[in-house]
Amino acid sequence: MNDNRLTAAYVTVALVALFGGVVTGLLQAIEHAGLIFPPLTPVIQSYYHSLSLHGVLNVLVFTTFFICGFLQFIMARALGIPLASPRLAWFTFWLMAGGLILAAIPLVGNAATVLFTFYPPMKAHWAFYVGLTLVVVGTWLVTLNLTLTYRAWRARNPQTRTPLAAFMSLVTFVMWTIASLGIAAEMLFMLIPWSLGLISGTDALLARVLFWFTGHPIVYFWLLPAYVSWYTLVPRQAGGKLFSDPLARTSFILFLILSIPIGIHHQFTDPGIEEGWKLLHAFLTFAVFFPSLLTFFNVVASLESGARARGGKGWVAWFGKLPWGDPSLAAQVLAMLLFTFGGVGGLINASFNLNLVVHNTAWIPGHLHLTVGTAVTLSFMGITYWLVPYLAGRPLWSRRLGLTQVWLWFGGMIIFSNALHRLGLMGMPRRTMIGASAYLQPEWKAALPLVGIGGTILFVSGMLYFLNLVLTLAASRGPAPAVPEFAEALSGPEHAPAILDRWRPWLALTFVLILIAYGPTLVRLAATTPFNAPGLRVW
Ligand code: HAS
Ligand code: CU
Repeated sequence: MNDNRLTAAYVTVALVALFGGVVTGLLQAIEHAGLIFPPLTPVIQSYYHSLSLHGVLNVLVFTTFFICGFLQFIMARALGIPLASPRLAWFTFWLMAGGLILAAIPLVGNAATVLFTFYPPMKAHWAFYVGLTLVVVGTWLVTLNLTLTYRAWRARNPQTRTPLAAFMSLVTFVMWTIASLGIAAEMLFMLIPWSLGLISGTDALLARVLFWFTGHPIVYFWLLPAYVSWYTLVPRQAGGKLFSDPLARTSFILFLILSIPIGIHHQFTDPGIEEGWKLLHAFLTFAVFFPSLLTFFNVVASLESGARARGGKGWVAWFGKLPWGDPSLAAQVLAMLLFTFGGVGGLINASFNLNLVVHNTAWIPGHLHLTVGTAVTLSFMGITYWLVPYLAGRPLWSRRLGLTQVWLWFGGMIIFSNALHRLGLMGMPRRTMIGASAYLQPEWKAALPLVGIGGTILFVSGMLYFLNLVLTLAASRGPAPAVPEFAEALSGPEHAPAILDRWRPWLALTFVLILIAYGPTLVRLAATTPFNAPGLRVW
């Protein structure tokens, strides 16, 4: 019960952030469509202020708070015991909420208009950096609590295989905790002392390397909770079984090992990093493609088992027999479909030479809206279609409205992200108030309105989503729905080799790969960096 309140608290913060993210998203999109950046109100002072709010609220706040709420909930259910320390859990929540408020004050007040990547030498108010750091420290405490819970369970169940959902939740947080060391170092040794005036200069390159050490794996910190749902809940929601439990575990272990040592694929065009290391990160990025391919295979086979159990026939026609009337399932299957294209685009980004064509163009926001903006966000929306009614103790206000919302997101995103991808190939830069640029190309003009139209559809979808949830809380009457049960597996945990349930070998491999991929570059930069760049306020 206590755990439910905790999850409700996290999900509430997450959804408030998402609301702000969706509203600012509309402003970004209609600017691209040629409308003058609208309400230059005291609240949102410029295109870049809006873009900073949009990025931070969506990909840092919404994701992190949702994941902390969702996976703590899943962990306790999967193990069948409450969290080891409810007091630690609540302390962590308030620490994160406090950090969020601290960061939000300069962000909203236009003193941290540095976008979600906060690259120096752009310099934000110190409270922005300190606040975000507290949020990250909070996530470490979540890892601690999950670990304690796992050990309490393990002490009572020495021989049993870790339940799949619990295993996956723990892998997600352990991976993230190692990954976040980069951003922690950037904050503690560079940005915080610099913004407080304790050191006078900074260095763009070292900061970026530390940022992407975390900034790449953070995308799997967002994705893996969606995978937890796709593997352990969706097969059951589809009326079937998980195809293979051992394959699912293998995929998560590969994510643990391969998520981190690939961050330099965001820096192929940065000077000051030797080409050989860039190439290694490119190769390892192709390797991390593989666990997603395993996921593709396993999840589609699981969906197929559900559809066939419901009378589905044929090679492809079974797809129509999925329970499409369930907004939770529809959201997640549509999220998967678009993720296929986001994933393929990821391969293009990762290809050392093709990256030169797409880097810093509108292609990249096209890619990230298919991945974090759909695979993750639409899946999380699908999860809330059962989670919020369950926590609120009443049914979803309208399934039909939910379905409308889900399909609008799918359709709106196809228009929106397709236009951005095409604009990127035409050389249109990203992160630019394009309507005000002096170099607006005539050929861009044909696709730019589509960004506005797609973005507006996404906004409408977002508002219908919030309307449905608010009405669920305010006006819905009836019995609460049950939480979906965890799916059984066609090939269950007993088929998994015991080594898949061990931690030490995989953690050792993780650290070794990180040392190889990052060690030389980080040591060289830390030893030679002069820390002499002054801070800039460019907004
Ligand atoms: Fe990415 C840039 C490479 C995945 C997010 N990425 C970004 C940025 C973000 C982001 C936010 O190598 C911009 C950061 C910034 O602001 O600068 N990305 C990849 C690769 C993958 C990938 C190789 N990205 C993600 C995910 C994200 C995300 C996941 C968020 C959640 N990305 C890059 C690179 C850059 C980059 C470069 C830097 C570019 C630059 O120059 O700046 C892979 O992990 C993708 C693997 C995915 C798949 C798809 C599997 C499909 C599944 C669904 C199956 C089920 C179906 C059901 C279809 C292989 C699992 C349907 C049923 C049927 C019957 C079919
Ligand atoms: Cu990346």
